[in-house]
Amino acid sequence: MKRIMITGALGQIGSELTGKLREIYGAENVLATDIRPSDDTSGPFEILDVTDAQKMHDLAKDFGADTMMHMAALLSATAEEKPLLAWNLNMGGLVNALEASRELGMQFFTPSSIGAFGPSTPKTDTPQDTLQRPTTMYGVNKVAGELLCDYYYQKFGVDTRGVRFPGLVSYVAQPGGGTTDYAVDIYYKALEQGSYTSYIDKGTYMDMMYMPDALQAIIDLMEADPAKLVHRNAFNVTAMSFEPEEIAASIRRHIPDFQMNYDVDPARQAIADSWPDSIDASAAKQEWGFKTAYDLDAMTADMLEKLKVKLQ
Ligand code: AKB
Repeated sequence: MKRIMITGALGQIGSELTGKLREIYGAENVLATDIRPSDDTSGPFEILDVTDAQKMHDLAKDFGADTMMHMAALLSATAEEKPLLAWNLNMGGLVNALEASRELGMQFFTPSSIGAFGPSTPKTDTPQDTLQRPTTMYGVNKVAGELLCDYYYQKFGVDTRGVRFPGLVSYVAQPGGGTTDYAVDIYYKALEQGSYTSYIDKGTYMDMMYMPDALQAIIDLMEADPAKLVHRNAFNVTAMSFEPEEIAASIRRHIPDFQMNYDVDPARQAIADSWPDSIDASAAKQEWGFKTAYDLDAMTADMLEKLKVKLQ
């Protein structure tokens, strides 16, 4: 049985990942940690600032963790507003989590992102191995992080694994500080107000994935036979690519008079413009059987159904 420690457990991915891992591996085997206190009593929880290397090491050791899932990070838009904080938190947290994994012999997972690509990367069907010269602090962190994870595997034999997530959509926790967040906000506003004002311009394609598929991808990659992994880290994964008009059209199939307006935020639009329109996930499919269950319309139907209950 695994003993898993999660950082950033109250974040967008962490808050659902914790529950899913507790279902599979047993609540007592999953230690959730975050910088904020939690009111979730479903299993062990500890306060952790990921820049505190000693505390991270001690918590993992005392828990007897054999797996580290490092999710704590600032997202792209916030990182652009606070670049130095992003460097210190995103890189400092990552190197601390890798060091704890090296010292304690833990398997390791951390997400990279489509943000690891930049304007000179091929824009459509972006290959697994390609040019990566991102122009955002978040992207710089992600590329450096991908390389650092490869380094810890090659140099120290740490079993590091990871994916490049696209925008993740979920009805449980709100993302906060990302560029792709509009694709979550839009469902809330569609139900609450019947309209949405998008800060991302029409015609801007970005990859996206529904949270259940993202969680399954993490579990499948962590369980994958290491002999089959050529890449190990930073696998391109995606379920769909759409632009704002397409998600609006998908919502109109359920809410026919849904109105879409635009008030483009130049900062987040510039980030979106520097990212691919669509990425190629064939390496993940070949090496560990990556698959998804939700396309745009299936995601929209589920989001609206679940959010209707949540917002009541
Ligand atoms: C963001 O928008 O910053 C994230 C991401 C794609 O990494 N959702």
